Amino acid sequence: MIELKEIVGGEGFSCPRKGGVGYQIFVESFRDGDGDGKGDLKGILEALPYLDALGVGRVWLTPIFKSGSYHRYDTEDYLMVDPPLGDEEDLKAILRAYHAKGIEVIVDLVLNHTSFQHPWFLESQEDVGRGFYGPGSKADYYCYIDGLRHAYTYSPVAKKAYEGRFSGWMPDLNLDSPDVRREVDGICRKWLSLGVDGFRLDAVRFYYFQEREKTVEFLRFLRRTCDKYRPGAYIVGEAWEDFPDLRSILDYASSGIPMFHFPLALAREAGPGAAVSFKKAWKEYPRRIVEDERKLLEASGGQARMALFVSNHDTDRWKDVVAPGTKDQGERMKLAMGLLLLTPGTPWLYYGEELGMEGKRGIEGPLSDAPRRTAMPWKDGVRCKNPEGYVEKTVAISPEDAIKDPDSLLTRTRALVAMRNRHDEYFAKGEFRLPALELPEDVLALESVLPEGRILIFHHKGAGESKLIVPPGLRLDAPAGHSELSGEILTMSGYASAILY
Ligand SMILES: [Ca+2]
Repeated sequence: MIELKEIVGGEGFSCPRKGGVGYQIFVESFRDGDGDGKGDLKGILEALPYLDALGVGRVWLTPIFKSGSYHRYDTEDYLMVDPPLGDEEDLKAILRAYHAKGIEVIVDLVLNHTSFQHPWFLESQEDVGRGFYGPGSKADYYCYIDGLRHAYTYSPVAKKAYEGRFSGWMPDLNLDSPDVRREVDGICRKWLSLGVDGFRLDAVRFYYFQEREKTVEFLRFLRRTCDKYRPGAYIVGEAWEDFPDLRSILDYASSGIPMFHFPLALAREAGPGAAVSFKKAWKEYPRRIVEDERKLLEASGGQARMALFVSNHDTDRWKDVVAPGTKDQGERMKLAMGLLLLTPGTPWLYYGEELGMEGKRGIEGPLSDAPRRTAMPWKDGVRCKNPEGYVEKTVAISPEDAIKDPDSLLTRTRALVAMRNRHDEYFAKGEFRLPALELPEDVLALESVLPEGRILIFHHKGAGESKLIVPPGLRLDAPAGHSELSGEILTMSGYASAILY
């Protein structure tokens, strides 16, 4: 029997920091370690050399706890690894191996609702039905009402309706219940004590539907709870508003927990996808990065930094949102990768984005999200089947082939992550600003400042070369052949990103 301390690398489960780029793994589709055609923990362990070479510093596993669905966003037991994925020993093996490479592992935590098959819910309905309240009862674990309203489902057992914002199969937990909060404390204790580095919080917006202050209070409770077992554990939340505005993100961040940056992520805003497609978004992008980051830090008392992304398991993939249909789309995706990765905090890649994987919402129904969650196209015989019987093959180069191609998106991604990691402190702790420089229209710049110095970050949109004058005395860091610095003249090649330091 190996002691926990040995498994996760010593006192305090420390994980040396590799860098700040995050990588989301949709577990069911990533890598199959036992040959049943479905992704699992052994597969994730096998993928470590690939992720290590990619340079990411943090991976997020979509839910791994016992559940009846392929996506596992309806938990049946928060304290148990879902058996088809492996067991706790497999998870410990991942933590040991990933931590040894400086990569943190966070897991998805779905606290808004459980599965309707969770024993809490089965018991709760019975307790309500027989009028058993008070100590020992689970009646108040869920939210019941007399009569029926939108987003509520009638339970013949409870003889009342219960709240289920997503569906009757996913009953919403009553997060006001002291018993539920004790359960949440136990869940955080178990996984953080095991060596898990933090959590991605699902569906934060629905914790207390349309009651943001109460949601913020619950986020504060989570922050405090996690800090008891793992001070400073990385936590990031999903608060996807229909019309994302910064106010909601800032309110949630006041708890000390950053949210994914939906306002900038989606193609219609000034995020990386839009910036490489539209002039206005290109001009807007650096200002938004600087201002949003400053506001986030202010709102959170310096605790929450940006968590930018372009796509995830609930949205269309890059290839369908980053300049789709343009003849230079491949080059624009490389530039978008630079725009995403050279941002403060933790920018998140969704598995396969580095390969240019496709995936667009399908026909309404049980398979509608499956195209966004297709199998990672490994070449070496351990490829998963697509979820839910979805038959279309993933259209993308395999990682094995992409690594050999000096012009692939994967090669660019690796170069960009490595470049970022060489200046990690500036992305983790620096103050982002707009530098006072004269720039050609096709070049944009950001600056990150620390007491000991600064870096300048440049991106160039356009196929040809672009030249600009930069401050004296700086050195160039850029993928080989992409840019040159001669005295105070920086020459950038097409769709290039560079750092001066
Ligand atoms: Ca498997």
